[in-house]
Amino acid sequence: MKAERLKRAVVARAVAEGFSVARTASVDAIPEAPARLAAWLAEGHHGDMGWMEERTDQRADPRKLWAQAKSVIMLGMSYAPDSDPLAILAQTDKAAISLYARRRDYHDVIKGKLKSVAGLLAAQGGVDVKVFVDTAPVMEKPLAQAAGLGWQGKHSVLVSREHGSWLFLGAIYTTAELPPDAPETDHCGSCTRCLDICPTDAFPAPYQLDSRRCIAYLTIEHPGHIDESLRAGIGNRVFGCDDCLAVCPWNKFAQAAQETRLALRDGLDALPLADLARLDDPAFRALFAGTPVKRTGRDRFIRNVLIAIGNSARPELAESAAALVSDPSPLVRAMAAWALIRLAPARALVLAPAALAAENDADVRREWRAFAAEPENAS
Ligand code: B12
Repeated sequence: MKAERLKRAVVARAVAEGFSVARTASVDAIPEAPARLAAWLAEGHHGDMGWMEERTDQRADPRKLWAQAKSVIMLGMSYAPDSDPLAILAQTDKAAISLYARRRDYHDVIKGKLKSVAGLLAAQGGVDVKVFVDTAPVMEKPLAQAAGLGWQGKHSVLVSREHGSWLFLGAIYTTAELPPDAPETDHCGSCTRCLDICPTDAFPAPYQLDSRRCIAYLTIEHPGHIDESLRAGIGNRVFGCDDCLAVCPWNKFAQAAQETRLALRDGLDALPLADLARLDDPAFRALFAGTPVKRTGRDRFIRNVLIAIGNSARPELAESAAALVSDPSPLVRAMAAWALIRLAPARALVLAPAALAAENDADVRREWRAFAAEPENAS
C-alpha cells in the first residue's frame, strides 16, 4: 500500500479509537533533544527520578531505541475539563487531585488504543511496530512538537492550538517510511501565566522545569519527606498539580473531552481531607483502584493529605493529624506532627513529649523538636 494511503488509514483508525490528533515525524526529527536532556539532568532537575538517567541515548533518539525504525506516529488524546480545575483550591478542607488522575489510568486506556492503531498499520503495511506511552525511554513532547501536534510551552508541556494544554500523548514507532507532517512552532509569545502561577517557583527559566520544586513531582514521584520550605505552596494539592496547565490561554479553544473510557470518576473531585486521613492501605487501594493515584501507595498519599491539612487553616482538622502521630510510617508521622503543630499548637505541646519519647526516626524527631525546642542531643 502506498505510504500516503497507509498513513490516511492509520489516522482514520486513530480517530475511530478516540484520539484527538495523530501525526507523523521522521525518526531523526529531534536533533536538539540529546543536548537538552543532558543539560536537564546535569542541573539535577530530575530529582530522585533516577530512571531518567538511564538509557539517555535511547530516550533522546528514536533510532538508538530501535535501529530499524523509520517513522514515529505521535498521538494525542484530549482530557480537557468542562469546568475550572482550579476552583477546588479555595476549599481548603477538601483534596485537590489533579485532573489527569481522577479517572482511569491513561496508560492503560491509551496503550490498548495504540495497539489497535499499530495493529492496523502492521497488517496493512506489512511493517513492524512498537507502541509506547511512558513505558520506554521516549521523549514524547519534542517528538509531538516535531510531528506538529503542538509546541512545548514555557511550562514544558505540549500545547495544542485546538486542545490547549490538555493532551495525553502516546507514540508508535514503525519501520514504515510515512510522509512526515510539518512541525509546530512556538505560540507562547510574551505570555508568562504558567510561570507566574506556579506556587513553588518550579521554573528557573521559561521552558525549563526543576522537578524538585514541582508539586506534581513532590506529591507523586518524590519518595521521601517534602522540604519544609515547599509545603505551604502545596496548599490542598494531594496528587499532582494543574495550575500551569489550567492558566494556559490556548485552553479556551479546547472542547471538553469526549472519550468515555477516560471519563472523570464520580466522587474524586472534592474528597474531604478528614476522610482521606483515615484511609488504611486496603481502603486507599479500594478508593483509587484503576487510577494513577493508587501507584503512589498509601503512605506517600497520606503524607500529602497531612500537608494539605496543615495548610488548611481549619483547627477542626487537628484531630485528623493527632490520630496519625503514631502511624507506622515515618513519612506519615512527620507530617502529622507538622500539621498538628500548625493547626493546634497547644494540643501539639501536650502530645510532643510522649511522641518524642517513642520516636526513633531522626526526621520525625526533627519535626517535633523544631517546635518543642528540645535540644538536639536530648534523646
Ligand atoms: C518525567 C516526567 C514528568 C516529571 C518531569 C516533567 C518534565 N517537564 O519533564 C514530573 C513528575 C515533574 C512530571 C509532571 C507532570 N507531567 Co509528566 N512526564 C514525564 C515523562 C515520563 C518524561 C518527560 C521528559 O522527558 N522530561 C525530560 C526533560 C528533559 O524534558 P522537558 O522538561 O520537556 O525539557 C525540555 C525543555 O527543557 C526543552 N527546552 C530546553 N530549553 C529550551 C528552550 C526553548 C526555546 C524550548 C522551546 C525548549 C527548551 O528541551 C527539553 C527537551 O525537550 C513524560 C512521558 C514521556 N515519556 O515523555 C510525562 C509527561 C510529560 N507528563 C505529562 C503530564 C500530564 C504531567 C503533569 C501535567 C501531571 C500533573 N497534572 O500533575 C505534570 C506537568 C508538570 C510540568 N509542568 O511539566 C504528559 C504531558 C502531556 C503534554 N501535553 O505534554 C506526558 C507527556 C505523559 C503523557 N504520555 O501524556 N512529569
